[in-house]
Amino acid sequence: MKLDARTIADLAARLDDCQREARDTTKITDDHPDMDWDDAYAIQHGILHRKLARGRRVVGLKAGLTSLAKMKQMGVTSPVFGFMTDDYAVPDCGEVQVAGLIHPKVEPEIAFVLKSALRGPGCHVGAVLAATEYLLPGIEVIDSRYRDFKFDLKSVIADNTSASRFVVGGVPTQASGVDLSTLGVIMEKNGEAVAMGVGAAVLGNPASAVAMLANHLASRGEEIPAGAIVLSGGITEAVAVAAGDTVTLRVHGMGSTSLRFV
Ligand code: OOG
Ligand code: MG
Repeated sequence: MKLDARTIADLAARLDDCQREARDTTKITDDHPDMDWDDAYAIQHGILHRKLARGRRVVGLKAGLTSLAKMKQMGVTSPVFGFMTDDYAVPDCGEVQVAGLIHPKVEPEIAFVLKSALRGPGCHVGAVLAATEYLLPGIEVIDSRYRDFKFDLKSVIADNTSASRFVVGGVPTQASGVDLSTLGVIMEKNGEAVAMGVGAAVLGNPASAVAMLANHLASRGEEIPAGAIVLSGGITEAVAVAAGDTVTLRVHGMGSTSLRFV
C-alpha cells in the first residue's frame, strides 16, 4: 500500500460525502497518482465502514466492467467489484429521486441470488450455478462520483464502482433451466428499446463474473455470503437517464423489472 491510514480515511469520507450530497469531485488518482490496487479497495472499504456505522446493511455485491461494451465505454480493461447496501435497493416498479444523484445511468444485468456461500480461490461457473438459488432481471443505476463520469480503474474501485441504486424483479428462475450465454435482454427507456444484448457479452457467461468476484474476495480472506444478491455487470453500454424516464428490462423467459426516475 502507498497511502497511509489517515489519507485512506479522508478519501473515503470525500467520496461518501459526495454521494450523500449528490455532488461530483475530481478523480482521486489526480491527487494520488501512486496509489495502488490495495489502496483503492481500502478506500472502498472505508466507505463501507462509514455506511455500516450509520446503520446500513450490505444486501448485495456487484461485478462491473465485465463486458467489452462497458470497458470500451469507460476506457478500461478489467472488471471491478463493489458492494450494495439496503438503501440502494429500489422496489420493483419503484421510484428513484434524481435529486439525490449526480448523473445517473442504467445498465441491464443478470442478478444471481445465492442459496449458499461462494468462496474462492478456484471458484468457477459450475460452482456459481450450484450455489445459485435463482436468477432475476436486474437494472443497476450507476452514478460515478467523478466529474463527467470520467475515471481510471483505481479511482472507480475507490468509488465503490459507481454503485448507487438497483432494482430486481420478474420471475425468479432456476439457473439449471437457462442458457446464460444465449440469454437475450432488452432494456427500454420510455417504451423504446435503447440497449439489447445477450448474456455472453459478460465474460462469455455472466456466471463467470460471479466466480471472478468470489476469487477476488478470496484474495482478501472473504466470501460471497449465502443470501447475497450479486449483479454480474452491464451487458451493454450504460444509458443516461433523467427525471421523467421509465426504464424497463426484459430478459428472455424471466419477465421484466422496471423503475421510474422522478
Ligand atoms: C463502473 C461500474 C460499472 C458495470 O456493470 O459494468 C458497472 C462505471 O462504469 O461507472 O457497474
Ligand atoms: Mg453494473
